[in-house]
Amino acid sequence: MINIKEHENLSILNHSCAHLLAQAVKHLYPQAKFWVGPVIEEGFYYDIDLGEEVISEEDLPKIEKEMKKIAKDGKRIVREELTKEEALEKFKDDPYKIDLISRMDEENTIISCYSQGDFTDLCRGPHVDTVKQLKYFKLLKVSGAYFKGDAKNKMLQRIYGICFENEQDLEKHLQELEEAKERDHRKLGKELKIFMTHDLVGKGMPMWLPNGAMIRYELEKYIKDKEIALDYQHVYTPSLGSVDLYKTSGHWDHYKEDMFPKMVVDDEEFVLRPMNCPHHMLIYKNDLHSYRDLPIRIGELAHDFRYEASGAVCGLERVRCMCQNDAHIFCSINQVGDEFASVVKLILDVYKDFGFKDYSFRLSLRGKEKEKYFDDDEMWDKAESMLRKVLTDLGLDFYEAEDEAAFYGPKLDVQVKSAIGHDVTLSTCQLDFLLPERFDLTYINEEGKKERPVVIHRAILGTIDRFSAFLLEETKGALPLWLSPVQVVVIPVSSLHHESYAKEVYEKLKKSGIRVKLDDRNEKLGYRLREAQTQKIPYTLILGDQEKENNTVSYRLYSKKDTTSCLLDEFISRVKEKIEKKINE
Ligand code: TSB
Ligand code: ZN
Repeated sequence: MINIKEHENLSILNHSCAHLLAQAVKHLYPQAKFWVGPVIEEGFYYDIDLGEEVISEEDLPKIEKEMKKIAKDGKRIVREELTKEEALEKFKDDPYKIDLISRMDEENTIISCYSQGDFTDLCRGPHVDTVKQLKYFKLLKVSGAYFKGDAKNKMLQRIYGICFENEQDLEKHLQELEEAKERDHRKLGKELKIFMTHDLVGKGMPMWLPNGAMIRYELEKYIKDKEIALDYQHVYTPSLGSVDLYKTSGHWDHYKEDMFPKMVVDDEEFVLRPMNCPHHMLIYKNDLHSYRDLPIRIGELAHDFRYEASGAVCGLERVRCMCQNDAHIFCSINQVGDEFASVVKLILDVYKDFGFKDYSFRLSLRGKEKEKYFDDDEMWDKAESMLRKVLTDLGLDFYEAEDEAAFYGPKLDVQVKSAIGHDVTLSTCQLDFLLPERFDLTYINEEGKKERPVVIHRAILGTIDRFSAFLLEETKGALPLWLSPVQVVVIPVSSLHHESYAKEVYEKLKKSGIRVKLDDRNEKLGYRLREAQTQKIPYTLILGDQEKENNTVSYRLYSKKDTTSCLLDEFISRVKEKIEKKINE
């Protein structure tokens, strides 16, 4: 989907359209006061204070109509330059603009504002010459947005829109948006009965329904088997830890804002864990280790809890209660390169299995707000340069981002885009010199002396939650055969004549380990066939007289129209092979 900010002409157009929106809102809601209206990747928005009035999506056509009217009128857009003093005077009745102007510190700043007809707004510009140029736009949605993004402040109303240079571009974009909506894992999750949420459980805490649980079972098995083949050892540890555990690790000082508050039980204090590293550090420490034992790879499908802002939680993509596909690799400093390389290889291998192609590698570094990160410049410099070398040696194409590191070290993140345009991390591989220090981890080196191991934190699927969200969106819900909660649906043409054969086929498939459903409801054939399609079941078996007589089956693949026939046994071995080898049609 287009990124408006990457195109200068479209940025100007969209910014001008934000002013047009504000002008129309002012005509319809004279009490309106305006905060900011920037261009974003997805178009533009304007944050508006409408006093007591709340607008909804139903009001958008009315506002659009007014925008069209103003645009048709064709007023010129005129720039005016003011001193700070003049600007303060001009906007003296507008507390939002006064707030903005007051923050422009330099004495001799020239402040610009733009006028079109009866509307003037403070703005750096540039803009198009006349509102006539704003023809092909659409208002997309409205949502609440706290003033300055702070939940303690007043809630403003944010109206989003987008503007193009011609009709075709706008139409194409609106169609893409429509498709993205169809692909949204929250919509698919509901339709395919994969997960649900409930206010009584809480925000960001989805519940996995039987279909989702089956997908999850397969994903967990898939990744565990891969890891076991690579000499990972899996463990189970509790989802809570004492506050002291997290004080030792440094989470208490550097990660507290992302954690649920502590709870007191008898004379102990606990937290729901946000990460599993501290538990795994203690497992490493439970034994004495020699250099010959390294690397030691401790893995766990582990539940974690994070306080994500309520406005940020999103289906399975961003949750407050998650299951990480986590592992911590304990190795010597000389093994870091090889271990990192094998993690990257595993990531690529997994992405290939799922057919993911659209992703990028991000080297996530420490930011300027040093208190967010563990304070040891030397350690950070060492970790960053080492990680950069590993990535360069691997020949990996990556970009760098500041202020995205973990508090304990820099990381390599694999970034993907969700259907609705969120940029999120799926896999991650992180280098850490800190936790081995905090937990005083050692191994005995070749000379019989104690040495510190290095820790690599890594999550290949990221969390089962986010991975499933992405997988649903990538496949549009048509999951690969081996992951499908129901792999085959058996449909007798007539419940009267073919039911016994259908039952026989159903039992045989079930016995062979295929996940099968029998749809012998007293509904029309067409209805049951359509439902098999909406449920995106890979194979639909249609059994009538011929099939019954010859002990054959006729089947249709999801989204295909043609029907193939073969012997029942042949069908079973074909499907089983495809499931085992994880072959997709
Ligand atoms: C890899 N300690 C490391 C671990 O050893 C760690 O916790 N890293 S993390 O913070 O980056 O989280 C690992 C992965 O969890 C991320 O790459 C991301 O894919 C996933 N994740 C993080 N937060 C959420 C969330 N709120 N909802 C769903 N998945 C999440
Ligand atoms: Zn970790």
